[in-house]
Amino acid sequence: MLVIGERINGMFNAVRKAIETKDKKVIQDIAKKQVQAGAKMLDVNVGPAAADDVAAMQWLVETIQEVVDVPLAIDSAKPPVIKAGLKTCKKKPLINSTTGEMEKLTTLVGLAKEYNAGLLGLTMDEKGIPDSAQSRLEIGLRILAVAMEAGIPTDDIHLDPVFLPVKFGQAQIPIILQTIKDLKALSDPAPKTVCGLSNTSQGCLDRSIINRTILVMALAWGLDEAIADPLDKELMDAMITAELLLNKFIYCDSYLTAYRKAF
Ligand code: THG
Repeated sequence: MLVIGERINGMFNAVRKAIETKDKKVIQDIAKKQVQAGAKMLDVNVGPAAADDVAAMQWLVETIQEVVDVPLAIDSAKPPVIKAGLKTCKKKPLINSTTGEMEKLTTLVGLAKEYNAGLLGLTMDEKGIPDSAQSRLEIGLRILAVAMEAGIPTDDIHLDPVFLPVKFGQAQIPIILQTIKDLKALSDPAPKTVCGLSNTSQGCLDRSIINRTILVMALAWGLDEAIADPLDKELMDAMITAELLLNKFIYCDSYLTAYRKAF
């Protein structure tokens, strides 16, 4: 599974401060560590508090690209901030994210075409996050249809069923798992499925075990990619083991070591 490192996000205090003081080293250390730990893409989010968020996104992308060469997921609710990130990316970026709101969807599909970027769509719209799998699926289908109609290849479309904290939306978790499976059946070839994994444990005491368990469950339901913390070694071990048990690669006694060497 593709792990998209979640840690360059202004939601974290150290990152927010580094953006404010233009401290490259802090950002570059987090970038390098995540890639060394197995992240094949890095999520980049300036956070809710950034003063000039367009300039902050540009600075973050430049700073990260000085030390790692994985592609970046440009994470913002604001299209101008996303555009600033896309402009600065050297590798093919992932737009994170559009929703099913038509105006936003049209704008971001346009940006995906203009910059040859992947498009991540959240299964929510102007009415918010639906509470049924069926309504999430309908929004997923809308995003897929509009993107495909514009000529974006299915392989570049990533759909996110929107993981909610178990603390506030416990009854939603089985519905979200069902949505992953349904999204994979929307087209052939199927769109990719992706999620913000750590959302699930926000506000909880035992975050790591919740993240690990939901990751294994989601993998079994068809999740292809996760925005997650690659520095959580137990999470990464659970991921590798779940992929082994789902018959995604051949067993050997040292499969954890072998996996890390091979990928
Ligand atoms: N889907 C998509 N993109 C996303 C999300 C998603 N991007 C943002 C987020 N959700 C995924 N990234 C994170 C990053 C950090 C945390 C959760 C999700 C997190 N942060 C600590 C907290 O809230 O407790 C911050 C506090 C701290 O430790 O300093 O848990 O769903 N497409």
